[in-house]
Amino acid sequence: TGQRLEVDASPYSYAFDPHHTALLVIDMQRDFLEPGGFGATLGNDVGLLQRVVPPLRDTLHATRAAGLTVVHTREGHLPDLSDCPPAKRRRGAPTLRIGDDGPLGRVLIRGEYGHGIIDDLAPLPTETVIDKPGKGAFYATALDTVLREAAITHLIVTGVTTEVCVHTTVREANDRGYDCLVLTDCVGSYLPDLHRYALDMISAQGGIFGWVAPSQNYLKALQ
Ligand code: C5J
Repeated sequence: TGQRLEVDASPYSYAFDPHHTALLVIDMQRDFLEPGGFGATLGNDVGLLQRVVPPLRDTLHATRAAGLTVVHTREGHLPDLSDCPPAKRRRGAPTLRIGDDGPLGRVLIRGEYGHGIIDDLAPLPTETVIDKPGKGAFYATALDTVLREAAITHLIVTGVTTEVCVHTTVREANDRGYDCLVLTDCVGSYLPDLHRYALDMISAQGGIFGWVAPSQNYLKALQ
């Protein structure tokens, strides 16, 4: 029995069946949101991402209450760095490189404190957590299989950062046939201009990668 909910979105209304829709929470890890982590080593003001947390927390709670599937992702690497391309580790002039010891533990390494999801958005034991070595959540992960086995066709996309891991993942999802709605206040970037352009790129050309809407519009549809 199909259910059809509609979100007031751009470039036009986003329709979804909650039984075939998952909330995707991308990389809400200490390494990106707290001082001393990976994001900070690249010279970013991590405070800019904090504004995402309150609306995303409300969205996560409402989504759980409505019974939708929730999937979290974490960017990071194995302790021996065997899944980290040397090019990724060499890139730029960070104060600490991936795998180096920092204030939050080894930078962007699975199992370290900094690699963990922030307490406010901690996954429930029943929720899937996808560990990914790349920016896209589909590359070298079981995400597509997990979603297909759960008969998920629609993704509500949240997390950080808008123009990097969120964008790469939306593009990957779009090519695999998923309909993505990105919640504008539940994604964030260290670079506000790129955040805005990244959202425009998704909904331009009739929704070439998907839809965008503020979380309020999605929450209204869930009620
Ligand atoms: C970045 C991410 N920005 N999660 N990772 O390096 O967007």
